[in-house]
Amino acid sequence: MRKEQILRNVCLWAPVLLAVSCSPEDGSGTQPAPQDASPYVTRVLDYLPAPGQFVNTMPAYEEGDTQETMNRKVLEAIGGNRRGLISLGGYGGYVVVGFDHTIENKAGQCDFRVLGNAFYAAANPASGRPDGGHCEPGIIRVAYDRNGNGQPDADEWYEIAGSAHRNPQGEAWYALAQEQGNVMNLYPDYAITYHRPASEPTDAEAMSRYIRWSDNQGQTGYRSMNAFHKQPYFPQWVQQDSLTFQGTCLPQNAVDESGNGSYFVLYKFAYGYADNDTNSSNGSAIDIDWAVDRQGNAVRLPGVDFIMIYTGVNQESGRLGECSTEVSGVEDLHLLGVEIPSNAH
Ligand SMILES: [Ca+2]
Ligand SMILES: [Ca+2]
Ligand SMILES: [Ca+2]
Repeated sequence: MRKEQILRNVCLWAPVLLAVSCSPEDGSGTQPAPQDASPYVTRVLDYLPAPGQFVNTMPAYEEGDTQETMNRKVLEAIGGNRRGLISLGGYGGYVVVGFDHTIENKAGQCDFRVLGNAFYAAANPASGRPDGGHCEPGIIRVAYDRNGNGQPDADEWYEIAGSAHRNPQGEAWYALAQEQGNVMNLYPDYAITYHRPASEPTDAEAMSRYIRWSDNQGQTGYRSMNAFHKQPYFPQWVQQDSLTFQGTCLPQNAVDESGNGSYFVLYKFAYGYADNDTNSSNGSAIDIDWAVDRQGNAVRLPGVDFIMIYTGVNQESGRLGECSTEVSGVEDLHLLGVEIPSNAH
């Protein structure tokens, strides 16, 4: 079952046809949302975090939990306007949510936002440094239920191309991060595999070499366990011994402003990601017109029925641990009467 799920993730892009993606979906737009439609998440279709310090606690895993019960716990946390918090863990971990109506794509307007827990450090930007604090960008994919079967089919997914998708060098903090030696590439076809640890660590050495990972760029490393979170980091309801995630991988945005490893700031990407800007900021709003196909061509969707969010950066930063996107909900801006122009970020 788990293998099918991962294959499904890997296959999200595969069957996208240029002929479909370059034309308006049906020319007729969407049906108006019903009067009693909810502006918030009403379904959780899938949840698979990559290993991380809040995995198995946000939401809490209990003995006997299955994929189905974990999905339900995620819905209980982030469905409606409850604004609980779930963690997607390290790079690649994801959640797929749905709605009771199609979120309309209004021309020139942002259409929804994904809520997270990003915040700015008090010293930024007062110090003259770029906006930043605890910004852990999640990449967003959207699906319009073109065939009306109530499911996001593989050929219905498109990725929201945020600022770094378009121009990584344009991020305000690019030079600072480069100077520190961060991995600054944007990998459009990244894949990473995490291996289940043989046992839970019992000393500091084992904690630092906790969960081994390798990627398709020839890099390997370990997800370490930190002193603050000592529960298992590998999702406990998963039976497999390894988990592979695939997608776009963003440049590393964490910079050690102390110079001695004691104070990392995770800088904000300009726009187009989840858990990257404060929930009330225009910079957290998303225009469905930013969706692109696998070749990077813009697509015109009348709206979206499903949203997938996955952690977009592979990095660890001292005491902060791994960069892990958190999600606390999704808002349909139109149903809430919030108008944010597409270029307002
Ligand atoms: Ca729009
Ligand atoms: Ca469908
Ligand atoms: Ca976060």
